[in-house]
Amino acid sequence: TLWAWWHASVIPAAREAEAGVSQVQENWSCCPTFWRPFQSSCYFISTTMQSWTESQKNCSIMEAELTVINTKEEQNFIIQHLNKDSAYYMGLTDPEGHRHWQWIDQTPYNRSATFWHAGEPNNPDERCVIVNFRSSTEKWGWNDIHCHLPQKAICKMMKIYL
Ligand SMILES: [Ca+2]
Repeated sequence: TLWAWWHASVIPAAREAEAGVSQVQENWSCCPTFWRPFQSSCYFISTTMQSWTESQKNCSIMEAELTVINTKEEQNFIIQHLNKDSAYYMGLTDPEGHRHWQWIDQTPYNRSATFWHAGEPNNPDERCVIVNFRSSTEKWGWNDIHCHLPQKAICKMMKIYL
């Protein structure tokens, strides 16, 4: 049943609050099995190689979306769970190639909370964004790439509060 699916990874929010990583007031919150909790959201690292559109479709089947990254803390949490040899789609695109970046949940694009690699974004034909690790700089960051390229992906959904 749906309940069993949700119940499997119930995380007591009170324990997170003790650790200083969450400000939620509710007593209990949960993420689906295999999803990782951070603040008020759950994240799923999809290792299926797909285009940006297919990746977003895959997230939406799970009632999620490609991840939005709002803060440095969120970026730091996410990269802990990624493989340095892979690239992962996120929910940021430039649909018209005019460098008008749009988050999939309509969050306003805030330049001061972006984590582009040095020299990126670099090409108006590259309209979808991945996060990956660059060995040349030893840094995690964002890069605009061609949307049809098959890559892994990060899905995000709101936690459920009981
Ligand atoms: Ca690029």
